[in-house]
Amino acid sequence: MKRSMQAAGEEVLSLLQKKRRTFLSTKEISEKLRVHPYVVYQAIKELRRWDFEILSEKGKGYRLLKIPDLILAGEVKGKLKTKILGKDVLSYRSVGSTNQLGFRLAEAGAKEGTLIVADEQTKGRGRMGRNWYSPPGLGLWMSLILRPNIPPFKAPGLSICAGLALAQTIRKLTGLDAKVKWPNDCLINGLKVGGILLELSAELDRTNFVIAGIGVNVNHLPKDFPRKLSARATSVRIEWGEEVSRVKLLTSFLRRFESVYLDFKKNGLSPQRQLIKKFSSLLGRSVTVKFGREKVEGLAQDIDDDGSLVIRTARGEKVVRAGEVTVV
Ligand code: BTX
Repeated sequence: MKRSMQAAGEEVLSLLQKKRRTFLSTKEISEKLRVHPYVVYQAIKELRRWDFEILSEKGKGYRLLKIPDLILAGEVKGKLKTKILGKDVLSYRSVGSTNQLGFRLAEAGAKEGTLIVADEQTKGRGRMGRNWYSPPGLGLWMSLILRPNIPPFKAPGLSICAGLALAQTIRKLTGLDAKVKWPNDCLINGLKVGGILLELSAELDRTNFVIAGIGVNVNHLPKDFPRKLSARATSVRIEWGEEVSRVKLLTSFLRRFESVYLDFKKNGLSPQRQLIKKFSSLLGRSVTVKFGREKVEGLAQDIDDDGSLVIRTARGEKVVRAGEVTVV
């Protein structure tokens, strides 16, 4: 279903949730919400399409029996404690890519902080045309529309901020030693639990908007990964041993990321630098970084104020702005 839930659906759901023990008639619902009975009928139909189990009995009305495990806009909004991020939430059952949708919405003028979240992505994107495996019911697949007033060359710092916020959130919720692998991965015990994909609309000296795509493997069991990923990927549940509420992880992440993001917009990366270094999985290790046809080998020494990786090579220091890192 490539539609986010309509407002009437959310409102009817909220009423049914409050009165789960009894039936609510169409008349009662339409009076309470001040909408035409037909709107109620359509809303119930929509909720059923989203896999809500709703009992209907003639003369009595509707009763909510079962709520599916979805990330619903209303629930997210109700639990959010942010000023900007997630003030507008669009929640989908299945989309191609939340980043692609976010890009279109941003071009059409969607507000800074708009969150697009999907239960499943059928064409989840990684960097450089790679795929991001995003099955239903198990992960957080989301994009944020950001409109920072920064030159485009500063934007990669945002990827590091998002990675840092994600690692901090996982650490806080579970106590696991989550790390950031420069520039865009989140790791637990050396395995990839999440990834960040930044996509920009920019001119030479000015950023129009940034789509920050964040993917987190939350409740996957080992059998839920395709074989080619199983040696390198993990989920919060696999590492922690318990199921995790996706909505809780999402709202905690947004709160954390907002604070890092607002600081970044005002002061750049430097105030976060100590934390970034503390959470880095690379510093102090021997690495190979590939970017395009170039390859740099040496010791990962620092992450500078622009978010670049500083490498000590046999021929001196080299500053790398982007690339693919392997620990050797
Ligand atoms: P990346 O290019 O660093 O990682 C992609 C690579 O990671 C793949 O080639 C594959 O080897 C591996 N991989 C694919 N899926 C997974 C997974 N679920 N867990 C672990 N490893 C995997 C990282 O790109 C950036 C990913 C961003 C994903 C988000 S989800 C919401 C948003 N929408 C969208 O289309 N992408 C972003």
